[in-house]
Amino acid sequence: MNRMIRIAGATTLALALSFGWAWSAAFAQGADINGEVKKIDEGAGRITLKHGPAKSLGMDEPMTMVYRVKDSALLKQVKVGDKVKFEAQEGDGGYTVTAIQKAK
Ligand SMILES: [Cu+2]
Repeated sequence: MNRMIRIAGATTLALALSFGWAWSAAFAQGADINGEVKKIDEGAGRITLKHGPAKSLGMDEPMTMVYRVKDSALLKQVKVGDKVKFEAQEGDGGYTVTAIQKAK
């Protein structure tokens, strides 16, 4: 009987740990750079963002720069002047926004 309780306890702990891991992994991949939309060029699939330090991109200083977007649908989720949170990846010849959302 004691043994069954111990196994149940271990299973619960394992579940709790894997939930915590999944949560932090999802959070780490989420849009977490604070920025503001300065310009959107739908035709060229580009967006100009003013943003704070972005350690994930190796940018320690706030700056304004032009990004490509992974999917032009991302450009429809925001408009000029919006405060946003976004994520980007470095690629050939520039940075590409992979996720963007209006900041709450
Ligand atoms: Cu930048």
